[in-house]
Amino acid sequence: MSNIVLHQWEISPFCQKVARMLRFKGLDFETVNYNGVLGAKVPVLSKVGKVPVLDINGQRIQDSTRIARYLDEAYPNLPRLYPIDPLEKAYAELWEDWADELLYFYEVHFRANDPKALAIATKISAQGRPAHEAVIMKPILKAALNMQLKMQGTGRMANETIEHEFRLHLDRIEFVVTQTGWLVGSQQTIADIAVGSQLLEVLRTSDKFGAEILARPHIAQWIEKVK
Ligand SMILES: N[C@@H](CCC(=O)N[C@@H](CS)C(=O)NCC(=O)O)C(=O)O
Repeated sequence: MSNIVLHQWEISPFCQKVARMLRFKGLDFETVNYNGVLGAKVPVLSKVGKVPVLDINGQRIQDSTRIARYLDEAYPNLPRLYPIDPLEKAYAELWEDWADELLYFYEVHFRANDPKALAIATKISAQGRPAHEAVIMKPILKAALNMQLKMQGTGRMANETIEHEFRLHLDRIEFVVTQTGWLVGSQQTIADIAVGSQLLEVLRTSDKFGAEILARPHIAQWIEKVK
């Protein structure tokens, strides 16, 4: 087994963010999936009880941002996730936090409210469960996602407002990547990986907003590079 193991939930944008970071650094790794019933084992991995969790160099690190910081510290000679320039680094960190803590909830909203996306998420959540349990998973998952959105705040907004705000964010990203092809500075950073991982998940789950993402030509070119 590789000395780098990513414990992941396959459709988690945070787990995909970590997989992209490892590929960006050129590090070989293996994955262990916790889809469906195996999700019950996730709380055992760390106190926080969420994935991604990375086993690396004899350590276990939870949280995609902590993993990103660790990778730059442990492998300073491999391509850097965070720019050296302090201002660029601050911008990259702001983009990363915005993607993880806000953009993510737009993706959750689309996943909960787009029938196709919900069907795919249900199928993955129900892996390994008996058929009769799988049937009742969809409304349970939808209710859980909507509760999460309500607690966070996005779920208290009207659907049209959420969609309008998401389009404004896409316009901002389009404007920024038009400048250098990247979100910060003139090369790929954690900002592109964090924002791209959330948008790639929207692309996978929502036909409607996937098309809107790709209709912005600079985002379309940029996301292909982040993939
Ligand atoms: N801030 C964390 C977020 C991780 C996260 O929310 N992971 C979700 C999967 S998308 C999870 O493990 N959820 C399980 C749970 O909340 O019980 C990170 O960046 O790693």
